[in-house]
Amino acid sequence: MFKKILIANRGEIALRIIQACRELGIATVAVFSTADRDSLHVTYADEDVCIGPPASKDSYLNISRIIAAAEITGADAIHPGYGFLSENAHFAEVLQECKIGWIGPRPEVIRLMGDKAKARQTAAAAGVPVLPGSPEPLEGAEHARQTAASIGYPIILKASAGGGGRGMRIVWKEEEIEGQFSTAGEEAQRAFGNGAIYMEKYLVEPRHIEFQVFGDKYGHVVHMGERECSIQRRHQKLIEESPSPALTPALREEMGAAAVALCRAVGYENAGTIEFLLDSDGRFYFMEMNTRIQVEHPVTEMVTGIDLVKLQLEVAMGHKMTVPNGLKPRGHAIECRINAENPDTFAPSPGPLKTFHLPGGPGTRVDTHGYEDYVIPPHYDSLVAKLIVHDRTRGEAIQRMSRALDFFVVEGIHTSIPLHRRILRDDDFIAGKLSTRFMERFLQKHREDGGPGR
Ligand code: MV4
Repeated sequence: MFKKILIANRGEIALRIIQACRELGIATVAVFSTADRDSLHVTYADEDVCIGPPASKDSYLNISRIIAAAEITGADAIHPGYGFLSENAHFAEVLQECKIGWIGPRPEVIRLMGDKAKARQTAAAAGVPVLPGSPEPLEGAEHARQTAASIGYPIILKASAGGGGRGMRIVWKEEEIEGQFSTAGEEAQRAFGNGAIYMEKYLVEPRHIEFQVFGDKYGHVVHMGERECSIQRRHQKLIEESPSPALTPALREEMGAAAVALCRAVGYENAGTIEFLLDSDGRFYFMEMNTRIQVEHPVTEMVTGIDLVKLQLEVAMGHKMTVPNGLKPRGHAIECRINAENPDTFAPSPGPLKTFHLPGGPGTRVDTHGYEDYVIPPHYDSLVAKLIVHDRTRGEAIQRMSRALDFFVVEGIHTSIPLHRRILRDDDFIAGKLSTRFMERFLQKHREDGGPGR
């Protein structure tokens, strides 16, 4: 049993974890940088420890300071949230050596899935469909050229150490392959300290669909359905929903079974996400596995009724999971990420929340660390709130989200609220015609009539 856990994170997810701990009777320790003294996660935690200056590398990414905070406060375990150290296998290993618990999968599994080329091979070996490509990282420009010739263009080059869209290059014709391969390798070496590059056939306009998975310490693995995450800009998701308008119950079962097969193959424990691309013919392909709780986990919570963060804590304490596999989604949930940014230019907009009125009412949830007069610091990501709605049908959920966005009042900074209101009125969005190019097309459409925020 955990008596006390430390939360190695900030913002809304730190608060979300504190809520779950309180319901389970677990005491909490917040860590914070000097930029976050006035943050709600510090206010609500039972104890708090300042771990350094604003820069993440000196605070939320500083392993020795976080471990020192855990030892001083006598925390039994650490919850890493998302981002920061959540997928750092070395951190999870060091905690093992220090006899501090880790609320997440085993370090070996984090490391395996962090190597995107190995993750792809592991998926293929578990019988999960992958796109045609190079099983091993490419050995040189000539190997890249030959592999691309056999797959056919367009192809995509991906950094083995990348992920989440970082370090990717699309190549449309043979003339470009050798140059692009060299540049991709140099960039990956600089960005990740690892220049390994692998190749896949490039799907031009797929959907991004991910499955929530969960495992306990006794080999019980389940999937909890999907999230449609196609609405993104520069690999930052803007809107997520569950269920996906593109899945039939049969396809959900097939994709869910593939996700579970991969988890079984690696002995997966705790919360995870399997990302797939889905093409217009209903074929799906493994992309990546994320070995953490995700920003968009609330849409799954709304359609399954499961508290995923509570479940993370329970399975980490050795509870047996009693969740049935492949729960049928109940109703429809949508999440809009409310960012502190200019809705037309997407420039960050940190600063004081002069007015901060949250929407409420049936099926309406707001996960936020914001409050009136809170000042959003400029040092971290721009997420101020997640607005999540649940209703019986997708159409009703869209109506409910539009109403909730209208009743969400933020003054003092720019936010993405006006952009969301616009997307929710878009014909393609309403029709469920989504793809990874949705935002590109949407912004193009609305450039003519004075910017997406209007
Ligand atoms: C792809 C792809 C198409 N074909 N791989 C982006 C995030 C990372 N998880 C994988 N990603 C993609 N991989 C193949 N073989 C399309 C994406 C992709 C994407 C690409 C360009 C611009 C926006 C995108 C949004 C989601 C996914």
